[in-house]
Amino acid sequence: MKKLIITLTAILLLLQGAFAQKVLTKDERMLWWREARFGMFIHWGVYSVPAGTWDGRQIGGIGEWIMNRAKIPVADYQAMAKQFNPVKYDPDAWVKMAKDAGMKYIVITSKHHDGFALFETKASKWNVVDGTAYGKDLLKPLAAACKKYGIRLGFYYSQAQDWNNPGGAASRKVTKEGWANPDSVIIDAYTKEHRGHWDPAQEKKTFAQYIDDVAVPEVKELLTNYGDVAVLWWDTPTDMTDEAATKLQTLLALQPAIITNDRLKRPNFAGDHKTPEQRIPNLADLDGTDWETCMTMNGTWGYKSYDHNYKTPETLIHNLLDIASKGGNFLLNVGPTDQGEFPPESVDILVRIGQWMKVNGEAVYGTKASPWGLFDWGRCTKKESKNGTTLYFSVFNWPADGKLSIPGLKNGVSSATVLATGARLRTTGSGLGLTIILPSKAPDPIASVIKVEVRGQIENK
Ligand code: FHN
Repeated sequence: MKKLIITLTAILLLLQGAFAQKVLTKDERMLWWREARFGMFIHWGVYSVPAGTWDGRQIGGIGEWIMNRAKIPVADYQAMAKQFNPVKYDPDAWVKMAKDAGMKYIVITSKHHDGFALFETKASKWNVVDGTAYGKDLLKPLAAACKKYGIRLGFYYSQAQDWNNPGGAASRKVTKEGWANPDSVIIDAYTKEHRGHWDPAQEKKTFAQYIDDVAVPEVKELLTNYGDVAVLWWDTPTDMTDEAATKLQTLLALQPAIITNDRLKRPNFAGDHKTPEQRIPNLADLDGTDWETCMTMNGTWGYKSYDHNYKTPETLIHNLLDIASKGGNFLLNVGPTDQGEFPPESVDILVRIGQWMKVNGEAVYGTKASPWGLFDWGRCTKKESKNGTTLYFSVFNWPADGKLSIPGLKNGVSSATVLATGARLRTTGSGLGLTIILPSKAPDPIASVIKVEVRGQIENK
């Protein structure tokens, strides 16, 4: 008997050892994310049905806020789910478009503030399987496509604001830019008195009940049923308590390598990275914390049929290079239609960015911030190795005199080339810096990358 107990204990210990998961450090978890630099945000839900118009009126502000902005009653909003039938949804094509654009990860709204789950859930009937004619989980095939194309998948989850599941929070403040704007104004006395709600149906439960009945079980499902989840992207911590945040944060152990942002609850739950929204921070604002700028291509996150005010591919590529040169990531949004298609303007932008990235992506992926900050003519990123440093100078404004000067670069130069063509360039050095002699015409109308390999580390960092 004694022998048997000893043998069983030994087997148990062995098994424990084999299955014990190594706790990853933050640097280990952040490794892929810091190299990726570029990802796709997807805002998709029932709000793509009204697409910015309610009761014959075009509702101002961002499209996914239409229920709140127009104070649509719960029953009326939920009736619209019946029309959410994305028969043209092709997750394989979505992921391929992201990949071809040079993006390395996708973050999709598994549930936005309207509380509608794009996935099968037992916690609430307000989900795509139970509430729509479509009737199928939208995230399962997306996870499969991401796996196929080697793209990491993250879930956005509005943990506090939920305008349809009773008890969920509702912001008392609304402006054109949404919750993030500190100059927001309170809309009316009723919403102020009723914790931001406008329909008694929203108040059938307490916030604590909503957290236990909906948010906690749904996040558990998301972290259990979809394979590897790369990112949990919380949003708008309205009404969050430390207790609620702790319950949600504890679930993250289900995905030991997961990365989270700074929007679970403030203060006390800093997450792994900051989330400047619709803006690129100034160098002076950066404090060494990882960060990711999220941005719309037009003026809305969720689809609005009449918003055609798109940024140009040139602006977005320059944004990506500006962000990379400051050491951040760029999460660029697409708002698909209720049919399940990316708006044509978004597709064209993704294609154009992809063409540029295919040739010049080396200047973005796995790079670190510029040692010198910004240049009038463009941006710089760098890679360090044992043998030296590679600098990528992305030139937006081609110098008229054909000379690119880098004041302060005193290292010996091993090579200088045009990244796109491999053409070698002549350089002249002085005690003050380096001058690169450029071809007379810019090889790329958006940004031409000059790759310079130098000996040693950059000294004046
Ligand atoms: O209110 C949301 C908004 O709809 C959108 O999801 C953005 C994306 O970062 N986050 C909130 C505003 O800060």
